[in-house]
Amino acid sequence: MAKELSEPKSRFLRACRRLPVDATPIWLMRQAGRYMPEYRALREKHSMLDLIGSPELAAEVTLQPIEAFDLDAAIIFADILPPLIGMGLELEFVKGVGPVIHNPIKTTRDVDMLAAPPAEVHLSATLKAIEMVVRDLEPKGIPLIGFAGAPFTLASYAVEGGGSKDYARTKALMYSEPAAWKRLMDKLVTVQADYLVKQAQAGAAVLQVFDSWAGLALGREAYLRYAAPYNRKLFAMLAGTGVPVINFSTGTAGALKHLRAAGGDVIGVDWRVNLDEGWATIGHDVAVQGNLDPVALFAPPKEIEKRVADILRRAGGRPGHIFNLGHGILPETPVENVIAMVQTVHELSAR
Ligand code: 1CP
Repeated sequence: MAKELSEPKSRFLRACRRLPVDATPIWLMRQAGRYMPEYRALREKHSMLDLIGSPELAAEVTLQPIEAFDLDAAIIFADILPPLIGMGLELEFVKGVGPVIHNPIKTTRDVDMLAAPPAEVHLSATLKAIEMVVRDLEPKGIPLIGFAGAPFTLASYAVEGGGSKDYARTKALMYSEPAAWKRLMDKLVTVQADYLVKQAQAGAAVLQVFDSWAGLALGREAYLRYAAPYNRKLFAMLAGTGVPVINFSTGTAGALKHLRAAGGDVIGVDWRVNLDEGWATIGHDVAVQGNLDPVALFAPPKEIEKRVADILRRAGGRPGHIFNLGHGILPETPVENVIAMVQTVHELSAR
């Protein structure tokens, strides 16, 4: 019994703990989404926030890629931004634009007005969806990933009012009002830690923290000063859950050692890094996840196979590699290429 607890059967959970596997596990960031016809059909009838706000629909979307592909993990269908709603920000997903926040943070007073409610108040639909999906996946032996945004990436949406190219407002606040920046980031740590812990309690077997924009927005020194300390706090608060945590970011090739120092059992490596070099820098005593360029999925199957083989070669058969894309799958990706990639990963890595 004790052995079973410490040695999971699932390839994905084993890889998170750097245990030997029969084949390299694979899942895809944004695996439920617009490239799937089943997803587009549901989205025609329901808004993004309606899908997330309905446990039944969110569970259905989560399972779509599991039914369509031979994936080794599911990720709960949600988004990093809804926790901002409970904090007092008006979030809308606008067709053709993306996420918009109608009342972005402009002043230090706005920072202090933000609420920090516990997850069950505004995010209970996602917690319920996790319970439903876990019931469905348990007999299949497929673990479910819960997730949330990292404080910097969430702050960037809260301050810019949506996506950004230069993060000018966010960085202006950070540089000119360091005390308010600290209060904002501490509040985000509180909200995200609570949400992630409750996802684990609801049955998520692994947690992924998305710091999608920190590396693109910040140089290394700014990252170390304004983002990393809060990630460190967040990861420390997740340690008690006992579930593995994946620390994902992009544009952080120059800060891999610092990412590792901030925490996480698995470090996500984006597609800009050579996996072997990245892993050597991070340290082979930590698992890694990645890192096929999502655009490679637009190439012919032969080319995809070559690139998959190259990544597996760079991973060197070492325990602790989870195959994934180096960032989210793109909406126009051909489904047949996803099928081919998943099959190739399992076949070429079978031991
Ligand atoms: O119209 C649609 O259907 C909206 C497309 C979409 C989807 C499918 C959005 C809007 N969010 C999602 C789901 C989502 N978002 C998941 C689902 C689980 C999965 O299958 O992986 C996850 C994990 C996210 C996380 C997320 N949302 C991130 C971090 C991941 C990353 O790619 O770096 C970010 C930055 C967001 C914000 C967001 N939500 C949606 C969009 C288009 C964006 C990005 C906007 C921007 O570029 O700023």
